[in-house]
Amino acid sequence: MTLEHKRTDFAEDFLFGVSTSAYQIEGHSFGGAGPTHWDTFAATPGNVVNAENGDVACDHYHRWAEDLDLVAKGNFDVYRFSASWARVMPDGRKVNPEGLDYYDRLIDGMLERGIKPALTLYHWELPAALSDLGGWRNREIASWFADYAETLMARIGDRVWSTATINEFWCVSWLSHFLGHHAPGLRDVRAAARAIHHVLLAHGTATQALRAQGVGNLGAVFNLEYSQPADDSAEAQAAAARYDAIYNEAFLGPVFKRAYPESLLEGLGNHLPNGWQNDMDVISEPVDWVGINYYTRKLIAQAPGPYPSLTEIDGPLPKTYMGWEIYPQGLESFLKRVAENFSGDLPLYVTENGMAAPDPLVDGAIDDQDRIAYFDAHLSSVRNAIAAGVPVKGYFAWSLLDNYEWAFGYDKRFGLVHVDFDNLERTPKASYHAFRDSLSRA
Ligand code: IFM
Repeated sequence: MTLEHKRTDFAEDFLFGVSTSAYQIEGHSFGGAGPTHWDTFAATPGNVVNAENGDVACDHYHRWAEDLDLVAKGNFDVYRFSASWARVMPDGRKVNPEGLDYYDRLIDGMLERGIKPALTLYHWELPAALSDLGGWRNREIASWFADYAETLMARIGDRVWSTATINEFWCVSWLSHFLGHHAPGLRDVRAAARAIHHVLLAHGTATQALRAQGVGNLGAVFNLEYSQPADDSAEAQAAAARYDAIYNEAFLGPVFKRAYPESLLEGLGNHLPNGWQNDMDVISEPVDWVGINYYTRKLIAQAPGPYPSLTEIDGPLPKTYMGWEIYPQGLESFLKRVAENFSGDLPLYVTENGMAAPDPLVDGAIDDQDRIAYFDAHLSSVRNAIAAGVPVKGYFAWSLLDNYEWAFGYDKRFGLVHVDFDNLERTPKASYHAFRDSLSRA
C-alpha cells in the first residue's frame, strides 16, 4: 500500500523530510563525545527501560553515509537532524575538533546528495559538566548555549539550510524537572519554573547571537499537545486549560507575545527567577519560521493537590504502541491556532509526526500499514490547514530510523527504517517505500 497523499497534492515548494536526533542515533561512545545528563539518568536504576543508553544507538556516527543514502533514495528533500553539544564540547565549553569534523562531513554528505540540512542545536543531551553546575536551573546556561551555537555555526553555518535552537521546550523543562521522566529526572516545581524560563532565555540569546553572526533561517520547535476536558464539568474545562497553558502557551506566549499565560503565573510566578520580565525582549527575538511537533491529544480532569491540580484520563481512541491516542484533528487545529494567534505569516513546518509500533520483522520485511494510515490521516490535516490559508511549508516524519526512545529504551520503534539492534542492519519498512513512491518526481 502506498500513501494516499502525493507530492503533487502539495505546492511545488512544499518540503518533505525525515527527522532524527543526535543522542538517539549517533552512538555517544564514539568520536570523543563527553558524558551527558542522559548517561547518568540512564545509569540510575528505574529511570530507563532495561537501563539502556545511547552509547551505540544506531551507530549513525559510522554509518551516516548509508543513512543519508536512505534519505535521498526515499525522495525526501530535507534531513532534520541535531548536533550534540557534548560531542562538540565534551565538557560544555572546550571544543572537541573531532566533533566539529564529524558535523562538517555530515553536512557535506547531505549537500552531495541534494538534501537540505535542517539542524537542531539542542535535542536534549546536556553535557554532564553543565548539569553539575545546575543545568537548565542556572541562568548562565543562556550564554553557555549561545557560545556553543556560535562555535558550531562558525564551522557549518555557511551550509545549513535551517537552524532550530531548541527542540521541544516543554520536554526540556516540565517533563524533565517537574514530572521527572527525562534527564535530569527532577520532580521540583521551582526547578521546573526556572528551567522553563532559562530554556526560553537560551533560545532568545542564541537566536540573537546567531543572527549577529550572519546565520539566516532561524527557528524554534515546539511540541504541542491537544488537551480536551475529560467531561463537561467546569473543573475539567479549567484543568484542560491549565494543561494547555503549561504545555503550549508557556512557550508560544513568551516567544511571540512576550507574555506567560495568566494561569501559569498564578501557579508558578513565585518560582520564576527575579526580574524575569526584563528578559522578554531577548526571548521574543523574532524567528524566521516555526516548527511544530505533534503526536497526540490528552483528556484532562481536575485532581486534588497543588498546582497544576490535574490528571490525565485514559481516552477511548485507537492508540499507538506508546499508548498515545491517534487524533489527527489536533494537528489541523494547532496549525490554524499557531498561525492565527502567534506566528501570522511565518512559514510553519510540521517538524515531527509519527507513531511507535512493535514492527516485527516477518520474512525479512515490516508491513507497517498502521503507520502508513497514521501518516495519511495527519497529511490530510495538513492539507486542510493549507486549504484554510495557513502557511504550512513542509512536513517531516519522525523518524528515519528506529532509535533510542529515551526512557523507553529501544523497544518503541518510530522508524521508517527498521534497525536490528544486535547487528545494526537497516531494513526499510513498508512506510518508507510508501513515502518513496509518493514523493517521486519521476
Ligand atoms: O523520540 C522523540 C523525539 O526525541 C522528540 N519528539 C518526540 C519523539 C517521540 O517520542
